[in-house]
Order: sequence, then C-alpha cells, then structure tokens
Amino acid sequence: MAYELPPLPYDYAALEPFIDEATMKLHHDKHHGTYVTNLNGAVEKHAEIGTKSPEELLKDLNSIPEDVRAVVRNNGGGHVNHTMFWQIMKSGGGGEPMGQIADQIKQDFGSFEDFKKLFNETTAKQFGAGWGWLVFDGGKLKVVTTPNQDNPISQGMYPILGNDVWEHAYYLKYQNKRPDYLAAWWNVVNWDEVNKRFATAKSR
Ligand code: MN3
Repeated sequence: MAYELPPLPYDYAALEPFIDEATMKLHHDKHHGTYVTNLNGAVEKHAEIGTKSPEELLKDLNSIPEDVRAVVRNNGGGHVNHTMFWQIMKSGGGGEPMGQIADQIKQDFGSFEDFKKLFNETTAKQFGAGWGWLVFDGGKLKVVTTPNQDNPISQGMYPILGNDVWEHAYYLKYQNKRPDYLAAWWNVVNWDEVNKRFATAKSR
C-alpha cells in the first residue's frame, strides 16, 4: 500500500464531550479510511503517483494523470486534511493560543476573539461540505474556506489549522447546528501542534 491510514493519536472518546466517540470512530475509521483506500486505487493505475507524499500530489494537481486527477484531488485531499485534523486536536486542548501563533493572530486579526468570530462566521457560511482554514499566505494569516476536500496547498497557501464542516464531522451530536459545533470545537484545539505548523509555514 502506497498510503496508509495513520492511527488516531488518542482514544476515540478523548475529545468528549465536544466531539463524541461515535463520530470519531466513523470519521477516522470509515471516512478517512475510505479516502486512503481510494487514493491507493489511483496508485494502482499510475504507480508513479505513489512515490510522492500526499502533500506533493496536491501541490501540483496538473501533473496528475487526467483519468485519476479528480480521484487524487478528492481523496488525496481527504487524506491530508484529516491527517492534519486529528493532530491539531487533543484532549484537554483549547484555551487561549500561546507562542508565536498567538502573536501573529493578534497582529493580523486584532485579538483571538476577533479571529475566532471571523473563522466561525466564515466557516458557518461555507455552502455544503467543505473546510474552514487558517492559512499563512504572503506573510499574513488569512481565513478561507474550501469546498469538498480541497486543501489550500493546491492554491499555494499553507494550512495552519482547519475545521471539517462536512456533516459527517458533527451531525450525530449537533445535527443541523453547525455554528454550535464550530463554537465547541475551540475546546479541543492543540495549540502546540498549531504552533509547529506555523513554524513550518514560516520556514517555507
Ligand atoms: Mn471529514
């Protein structure tokens, strides 16, 4: 297998009560698992794809053979997005950001509260399935959304953090109340990991 489903870095119930155990089990094992399976299906048709990291695939989608380009975009995106997603959450996370990302958020958005408000409002409005992102682009932090499993890296922007607003991410617990899920999600953010991603973004 060229690509593998990474194990969840904590128990399925670790993010309770903000994200429930049943959602985590389905989301990681079934949804993320399927993206990896489908991405490997594309590698079976074009073995050369499998020599690249999933991020490299997304950085240059035009280089992907046309017959599997959409499969790689959707499932490679799903694999990269979810691998990041599990890592930027943790049990007992949340609170105020610290370190360099805290300073940059203050500089670019005014305050953490202003950033959170912008992120939640922007992401709540993403029509249908997609993601809300904090990206580093041109030396600045920005809030953007993408549809489906598109990753900002395909548009040259580095994702610092992202929240999944496909209904599979929240519907069991929050039903149609996406804003409630978005508000609760900040309680599980792993700011150490977000700082690591920010350091990577700056060094690119
Ligand atoms: Mn998902």
